[in-house]
Amino acid sequence: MTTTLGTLDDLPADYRAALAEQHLVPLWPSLRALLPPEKPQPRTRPTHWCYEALRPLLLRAGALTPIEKAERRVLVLANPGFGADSMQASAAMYLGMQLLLPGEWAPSHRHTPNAVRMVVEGEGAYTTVDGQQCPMKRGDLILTPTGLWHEHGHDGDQPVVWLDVLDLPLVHYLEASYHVDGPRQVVSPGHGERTHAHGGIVPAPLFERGDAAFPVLRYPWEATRAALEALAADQPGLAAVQVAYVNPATGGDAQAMLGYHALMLRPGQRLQLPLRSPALVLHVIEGGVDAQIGDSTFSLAEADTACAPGFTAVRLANRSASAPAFVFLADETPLHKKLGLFENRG
Ligand code: GTQ
Repeated sequence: MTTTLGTLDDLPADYRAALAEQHLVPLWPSLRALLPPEKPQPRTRPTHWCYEALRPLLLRAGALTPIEKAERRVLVLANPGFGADSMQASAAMYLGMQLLLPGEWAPSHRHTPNAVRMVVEGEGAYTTVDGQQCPMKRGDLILTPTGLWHEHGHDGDQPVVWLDVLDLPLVHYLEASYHVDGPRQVVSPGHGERTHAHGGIVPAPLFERGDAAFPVLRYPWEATRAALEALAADQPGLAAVQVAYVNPATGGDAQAMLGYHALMLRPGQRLQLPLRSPALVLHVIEGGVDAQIGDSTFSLAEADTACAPGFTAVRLANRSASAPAFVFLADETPLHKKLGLFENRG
């Protein structure tokens, strides 16, 4: 049984002052908050960011703040559970909507946090990562892992917007977050996306497989969507038509901290996700999805983004009876597994 513990108010003022003087704090008034019964009490709140509402504000940032004054022109998707000015969507996940206008260039830098980009709209932009120029098209996933140089350019004629997902809150909390500026990268001809294009086949010259930590940096939406369609057609009874973004050389997660999946909801499909410890981010690539996250219900349109705390029931429903819906998922699973914190309560 969980007993009620003493509070700070139970303690005489002179005792509290003497503790403060010695940089000491009693545990018991905070013990239940630190170790709540049965499950965590997350600050992360179920939250919905509507693309239609944020898009004009992002475009206005384009008019108000030149790229030279922003470096990265981003509106952060701030989870209100961490305060109005929060720089995080969950304990470990940061989300930002980034705008690049035609002709603009976001200069090369590298940093300790890992990032991915999920392209939301526009064509003609590219991210150069570690010398590989990755074109950005709707639904493409581009990795910019820890320590790799990256810069963004745009040769098209319409605004380009993408969703940034970073493990920045965690890395910042660990006091390990910093960046280094660099010169414009020299683009190399190699492309992991081409050399690792076929599942089950990886380059192995003279019997040696490469040791690049991140052999693939761009996962084109065309290929991901085709894989989902094939899975759905192949296995009509499959409950969840879902693929993981993995490192093809290891079969492990594409990145060390956060995990990435794409989910297809068949026409009219309803799907309950398992109750798991990590927080989850959902971004609609195609279609319309009703999402019930805990006690909140959100009607997600194309390009909308939502966040679910860990240990929270998530129910999804494809609003269309005739077309599939496609959802990009980001979560904290690799981190929870590495730390031995992962739970799946079904
Ligand atoms: O594009 O490099 O949303 O460094 C936050 C930090 C994007 C980026 C963000 C970054 C970037």
